[in-house]
Amino acid sequence: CKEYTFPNNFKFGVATAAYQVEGAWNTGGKGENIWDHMTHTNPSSILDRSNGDIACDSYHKIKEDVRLLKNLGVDFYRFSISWSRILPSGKTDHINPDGIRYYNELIDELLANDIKPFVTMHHYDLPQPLQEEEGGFLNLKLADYFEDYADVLYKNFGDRVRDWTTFNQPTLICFLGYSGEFIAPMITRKDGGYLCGHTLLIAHAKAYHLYNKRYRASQKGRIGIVQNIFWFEPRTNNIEDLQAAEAANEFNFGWFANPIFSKEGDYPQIMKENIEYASKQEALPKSRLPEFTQEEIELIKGSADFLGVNHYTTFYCSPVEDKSIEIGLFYIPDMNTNCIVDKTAEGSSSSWLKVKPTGFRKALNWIKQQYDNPEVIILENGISDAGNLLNDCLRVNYYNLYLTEMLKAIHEDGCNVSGYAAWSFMDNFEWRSGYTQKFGLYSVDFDDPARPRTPKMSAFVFKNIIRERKINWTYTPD
Ligand code: GCO
Repeated sequence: CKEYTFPNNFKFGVATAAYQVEGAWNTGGKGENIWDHMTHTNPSSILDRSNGDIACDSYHKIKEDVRLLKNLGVDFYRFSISWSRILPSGKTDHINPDGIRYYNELIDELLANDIKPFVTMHHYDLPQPLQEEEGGFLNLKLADYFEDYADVLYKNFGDRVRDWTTFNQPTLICFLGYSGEFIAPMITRKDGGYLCGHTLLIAHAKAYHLYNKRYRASQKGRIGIVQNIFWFEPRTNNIEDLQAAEAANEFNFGWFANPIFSKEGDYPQIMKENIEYASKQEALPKSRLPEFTQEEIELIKGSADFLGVNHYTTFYCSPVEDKSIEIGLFYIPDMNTNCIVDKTAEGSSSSWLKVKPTGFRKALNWIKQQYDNPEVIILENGISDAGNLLNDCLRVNYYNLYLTEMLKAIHEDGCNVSGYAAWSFMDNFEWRSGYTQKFGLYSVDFDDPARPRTPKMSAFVFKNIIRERKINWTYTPD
């Protein structure tokens, strides 16, 4: 088969998130966030009753981890900043000096090793006081608190950080956190996801325009947002399934991509229909219906310099009337759509992650067609295992198969993809799966207080791919 190489200026990275790797949950003045709170007050919400109190202890391992990143040969390191380590209350009444110190040290160590810091401002770990006292992202005031938080980040780190993303996977933050008991804060309200999404889009736009007004001229960076695209395919070629799949892509990805990246802005039509439906369910006064004013549409439209995309797998959709299928992970109640995994496909130890590489190319082409080929940076892609070497062989296959489809999308289809980060740098706290699902190129021994990192075979394979700038199935240890 044809051999593809990576474009000359294509950038490689690996990704993590603060709560999943840092630990030091209450060290140096850090405030409590909603994951600290949930895992401490409701340990049974986590499959192995674990938490991120220590995690990979990355807070204490800056030099060791940057050495590993340097050895991998990555161009950038995608990590997130813990809002509650910077602003313990979530508001700017107190800026925590140790939080500023920690991220300055990490950023400086990365730059000293020619690795670009690629920063996610918010990756699920909302300060608990903003949830408890303000109602979290259901409250539009969070958009102002987020803007203030972004200002602190630009001011303190923007002279060295050129690549920012505001939110990681807003669909999951809102749909799984406020419309379903999947992730913290585990609120279930029919209109919860929509109200949360409204706040996040306005918060994102405020942070973008703040940067334009006060920092872009001097700091010359760029601001994006990270959306996850589970690719949705029709289960059969009948029209109902085709419509269900397109509706699921619009609902899950278009919800946040349309207002920012489409020509017309605003929510996709299917979302507006569903917001109306959900609001009727809650009998919300019309004034609470999360719909944008024309001014807000203009504020949000175009408010990003690139589109961060996470991708893992493909689901197969039908209208929910088809009683022959059980309700899958992506049962979208307001849309009567049900999308399930292909249980016959090769998969990881996690129930939802099947190896379906062609879905990656299709997803990139859908984005190209929907949003006029925006610059896309892949900021998460990978597969989990239950911690055994056999699964790491699956990870080597997964990376080569998915990178091949991405290169086809670039070389054959003209998709504008400029970079790629593997999820994840190292095994870490996988949210409600705890430490039972391991996504890392490096394994971490969570039974050892030293949290030693050990490269898996896939780490060497990924390193070879970066070094030789082409697909590489061979494992050549250092
Ligand atoms: C997410 C996050 C990551 C996950 C990864 C594997 O999708 O929830 O971006 O934090 O760990 O995607 O599920």
